[in-house]
Amino acid sequence: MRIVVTGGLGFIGSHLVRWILQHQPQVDIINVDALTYAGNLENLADIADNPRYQWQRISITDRPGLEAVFRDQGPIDAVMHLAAESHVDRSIQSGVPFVETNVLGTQILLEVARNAGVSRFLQVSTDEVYGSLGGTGSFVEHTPLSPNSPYSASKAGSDLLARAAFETYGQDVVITRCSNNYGPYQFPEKLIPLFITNGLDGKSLPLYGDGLNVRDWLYVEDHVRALWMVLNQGKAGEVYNIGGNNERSNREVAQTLVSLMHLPETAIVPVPDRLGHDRRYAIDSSKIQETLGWRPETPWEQGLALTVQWYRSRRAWWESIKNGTYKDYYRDQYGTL
Ligand code: NAD
Ligand code: TDX
Repeated sequence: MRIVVTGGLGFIGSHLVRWILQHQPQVDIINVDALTYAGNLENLADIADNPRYQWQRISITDRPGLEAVFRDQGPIDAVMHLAAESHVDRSIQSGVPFVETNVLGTQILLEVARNAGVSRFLQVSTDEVYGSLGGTGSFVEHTPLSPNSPYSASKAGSDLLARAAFETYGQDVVITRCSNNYGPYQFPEKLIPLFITNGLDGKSLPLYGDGLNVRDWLYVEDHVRALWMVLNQGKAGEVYNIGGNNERSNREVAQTLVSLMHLPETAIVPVPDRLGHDRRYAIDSSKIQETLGWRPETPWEQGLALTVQWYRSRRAWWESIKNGTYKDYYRDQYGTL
């Protein structure tokens, strides 16, 4: 079986590629990744020479580039589509790259995959497309889409294009919507790795607003297992929610992290709130649990301790990102970025 994974040099994509190579010996992977600021060859340095793996530096907005991959490396059995602009705060600065990659790029990828006769297309999406919850309730698969940030609006757009491909052409598409992931190799602009790396550097932990916004946290490997299950057993045209059943306020996350890192509580510093900050996300994942038998397996305390330990031991990885030298090896090798 040959699959195209998009965004394999990012956080979740790199875990997915590594997990498939380890657990699915019959699968070869072509990783289509443009190596934006969020991609990092270091994330897959340990498997880069695996004969079952190759990386193609192509943007999903580059139709001829994609067509060449599907023609020259084919036949491709499935696409697992993770490539995206993924950070809400960046989308508040400018939504344009989000529309280009998440909306336009997804549409081009859907078309190229369909024309190449790919049997299944997995659209990896997010709980943020459902909008924000009050104090109670949780998102189910038929909760109306109500995205609030340019990021989540662009992801909702890509979900609707995937749905339209199924409805119009009968293209075999499945959509997953997952809650907040955490774990090793997460880019240190996101809450948990930002707070850990700031804490390890003796810097403050900037908590937005009153710190009472709630997210439902899932360890990244649990997400990856769910993606594989949905790719192989999910029903065409359907949506599967994935979540950790693990709601925490940002203040609680910050307090747990300062305690794990033996820092004073004064390290947590309130800062002005994010514009349009969604108050609460919570995912009801009964459908994937009941129909496919998936469960989150990594307890929060264990996953978070593992994550702090990973960032402690991989200082060179995140320091080179924070000081901007992380792409130097690539520049040296290829002369361009
Ligand atoms: P990330 O930002 O860490 O990685 C994104 C990857 O996509 C990078 O390697 C980047 O180089 C690549 N990329 C960006 N634009 C591209 C383009 N035009 N063409 C080809 N490659 C491109 O993202 P992540 O956190 O790993 O998220 C992966 C996917 O999962 C995204 O679709 C995101 O919306 C979704 N998701 C993320 C979370 C989360 O908590 N991180 C939760 C639910 C869903
Ligand atoms: O410095 C910070 N301080 C802070 O209080 C940062 C970066 C974040 N926050 C808050 C904002 C959110 O309430 O922490 C929470 C988590 O923030 P992010 O890590 O930016 O994640 P979020 O906005 O919830 O979106 C994430 O989950 C869903 C991913 O970035 C998305 O790609 C995914 O779709």
